[in-house]
Amino acid sequence: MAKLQNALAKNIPVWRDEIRTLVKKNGGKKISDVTILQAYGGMRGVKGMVCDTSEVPPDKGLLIRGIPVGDLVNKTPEDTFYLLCTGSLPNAKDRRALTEELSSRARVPSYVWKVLEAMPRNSHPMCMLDTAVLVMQRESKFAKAYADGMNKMDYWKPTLEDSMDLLARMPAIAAGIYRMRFNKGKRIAPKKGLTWAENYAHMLGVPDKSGEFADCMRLYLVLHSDHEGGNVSAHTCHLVGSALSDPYYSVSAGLNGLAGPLHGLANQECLKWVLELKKKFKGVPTDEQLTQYAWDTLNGGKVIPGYGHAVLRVSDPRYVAFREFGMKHFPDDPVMALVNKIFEIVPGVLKEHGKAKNPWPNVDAGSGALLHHYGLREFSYYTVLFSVSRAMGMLSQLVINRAMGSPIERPKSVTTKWLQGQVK
Ligand code: CMX
Repeated sequence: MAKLQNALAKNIPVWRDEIRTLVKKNGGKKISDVTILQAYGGMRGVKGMVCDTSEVPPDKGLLIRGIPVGDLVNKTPEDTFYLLCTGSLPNAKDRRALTEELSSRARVPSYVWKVLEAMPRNSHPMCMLDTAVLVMQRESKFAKAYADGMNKMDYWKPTLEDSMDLLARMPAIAAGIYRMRFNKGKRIAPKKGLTWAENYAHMLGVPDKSGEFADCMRLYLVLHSDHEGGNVSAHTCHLVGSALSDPYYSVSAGLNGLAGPLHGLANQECLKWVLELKKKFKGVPTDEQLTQYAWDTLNGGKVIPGYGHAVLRVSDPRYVAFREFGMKHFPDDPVMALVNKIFEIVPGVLKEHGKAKNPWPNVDAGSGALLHHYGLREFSYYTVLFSVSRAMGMLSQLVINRAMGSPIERPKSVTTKWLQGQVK
């Protein structure tokens, strides 16, 4: 921890100074206008918040601290978290220190398992994960330090402590949920000497002689880590955190948003759509069959999961990275073949349909094919994997926001009557 904390302690005064100067000199400059359509339309495109961990240019896709996510496909989650927090990749020593720090904090308190075991057997895995995170709130070092009285300038320190504790426990909790919820047998203890991602793969217990599944998990956890500040999970976490609710409250809230089918649950929905397609046509359909299947979905008033995006206007580079991984390791897999075929047909259908502003695949369009290939086929679990990764983005954003003294978020709402009055 000392390494990461020291790197942050060095950067924070510089960042604070940059922001202070920017606001002092240019605080009155306008960066966005808001139309009535945007006010009713989920504030799409309204620039009204700051996130420095990552950005999503519509024509490029995710950049983590300025680095295209496609250039990070060989990195580990430890590299990614360090990069998100500090703005630089760690050296080998700092990366190792972070792995060790995380494993030293990884023990899950026994009451968490008791709470999870008491939940109804058919609880959604995401509800189980949210509950586990929330029930640990009593351990928050931020909440304790705040209650004891703490200088504002130090808020980020116990926030980082909580973030490390929570991040360290996420893989064991998530793997425990998998084994409990899907009757996979006893929980598997973490192994000494493994990285954060390797340990998660190990504790899930998916057979993996070659280590390829663990590598897939490493990639999965890197790719889903962050996606700037305005998406539902990041924004919810930020909003709740802006009231100085601690990281347990904030991340649990963010995960509740990730559990929605238009956001993180789309990966579960996407593989379901693909497998139903496979079943219906007993394999890979013809172009005509797939075109009709896509139209049937649209005409049924449903969305095609895995396609479209609120910000992106190109194929998601995270989709591209998953596809490359799949094509490298199992080019003949039938689900992979379907994912490729869908990519050939669906953008054309969506363009002709004319509604979606982005007809291209997002992160959820391909990830399920990889998990399915390695035998992780309980797709209601997929958003939990997404959550373990996204915790890195939410937590790094919380730490930075606490360090920058971000105020409580409180945009102004207006009434329809007020808007009608404005246009008279
Ligand atoms: N299939 C069918 N219709 C779609 C569509 C899709 N994949 N994507 C967008 N549309 C529709 C919208 O529902 C909307 O219709 P209405 O005008 O009837 O409301 C219209 O096209 C315009 O939407 P948009 O401006 O292009 O997209 P939004 O910013 O409103 O929504 C998203 C973005 C991701 C919710 C939407 O594209 C969608 O529902 N995609 C499918 C679900 C999905 O894959 N979600 C995962 C996104 C990644 C993530 O957050 O994890």
